[in-house]
Amino acid sequence: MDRFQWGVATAAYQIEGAVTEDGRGPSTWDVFAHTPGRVRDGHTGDVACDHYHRWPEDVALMAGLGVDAYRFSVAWPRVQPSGSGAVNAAGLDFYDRLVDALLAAGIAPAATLYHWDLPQPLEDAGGWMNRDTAHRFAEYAAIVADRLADRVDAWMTLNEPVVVMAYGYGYGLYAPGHALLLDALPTAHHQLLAHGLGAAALRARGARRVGIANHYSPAWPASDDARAATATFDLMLNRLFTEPLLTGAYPDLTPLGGFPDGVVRDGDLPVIAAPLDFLGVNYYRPTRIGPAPADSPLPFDLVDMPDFPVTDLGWPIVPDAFGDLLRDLRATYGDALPPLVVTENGCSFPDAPDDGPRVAFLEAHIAAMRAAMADGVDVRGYFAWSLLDNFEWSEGYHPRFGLVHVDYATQQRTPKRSYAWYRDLIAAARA
Ligand code: IFM
Repeated sequence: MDRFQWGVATAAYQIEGAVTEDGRGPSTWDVFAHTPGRVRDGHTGDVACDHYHRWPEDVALMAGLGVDAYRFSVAWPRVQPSGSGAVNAAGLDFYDRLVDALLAAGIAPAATLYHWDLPQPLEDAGGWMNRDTAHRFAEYAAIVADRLADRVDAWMTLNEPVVVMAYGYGYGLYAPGHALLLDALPTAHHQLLAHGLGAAALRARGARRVGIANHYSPAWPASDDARAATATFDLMLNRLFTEPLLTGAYPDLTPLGGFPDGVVRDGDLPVIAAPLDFLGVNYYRPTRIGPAPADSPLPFDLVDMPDFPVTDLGWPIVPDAFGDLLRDLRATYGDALPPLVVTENGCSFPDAPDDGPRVAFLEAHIAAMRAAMADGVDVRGYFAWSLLDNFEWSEGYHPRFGLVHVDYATQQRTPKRSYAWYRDLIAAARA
């Protein structure tokens, strides 16, 4: 890659729909969303943005934006419906066509292999609590790479494994909906192992650039007596999924209870720490932390941040925290830090084509990124989340993160003001 890439990002379950079409199997999110009470207003990804049928129109929208790259995810249950064994040719064909159309439009494909839609049969066998899922992931990575590695520009093995651990297995807010609290910790190691084994499978098949998309949130103490709790939150959210990748060792996980015996085996860490071509950074907001209340099962408390403007989801808007995060990664990991790619950044605001607040959000965050780059942080790309309004997990279709408005009744796409603004920014950056 010889120039900075401007892009947009999406994920399969959030946009594709067609969940029972052409041989796709059920994922944990299908089951979760169809369980009453799990997703706001009973929304599901059954239809989503109907991207599975409307992808040519969506590629045309990206071409109109002038993006260099498109980050999408491959749905594991579309490619390998039961999570192991038989391959669904029709599923692979879909991504093959998409990749070719992107290349024809001059857009570099950036594929994420796992953005939370685990095949349900793997969850039935223990999901990410089961070490075997890491090996199944490597098998799936090899299948996708055999078909697409000749044309995909960049690969991300996993998206935000911390969210899968914390929301999926810890709090039960996301699929598969387990509330194991700190007992969910083995899912961290099994996902990191999946990353390492998957990355090796990709490289063995000629993948050009391999990385991972991690979620980061700078942790701020709410008070002096919250420093230990803040360090524990930072350990869970930011360090747990970065240090093994970049240093080949876990930080001291005692405040989180540590891994049960036998979870981390000899030889795992070198697999996890194989060099990355880039580290993906997903940034949305900082988090303020208070000491854990007396009866809390968790060693920290999340505290409101009323002193900042907020997005539609109540997330504080703090662009400086984004710049500081990029600088802190560089300061903390030094030469062990590979080039960074901002694999997600964006915001939800109410349904309006004239989305001035989104323009202001993106403008301020891109300025913060550029300031960090001017300070020497090596950032190679920026992907706005998201191209389209889409299924925002347990919030259903209520939050709208898109540069393009989607009318879910008609599937009509309408570019918002932020779309034109981003198009102009990209054009200006190239001039
Ligand atoms: O929509 C999600 C995405 O799937 C993962 N990162 C955060 C986004 C906004 O919540």
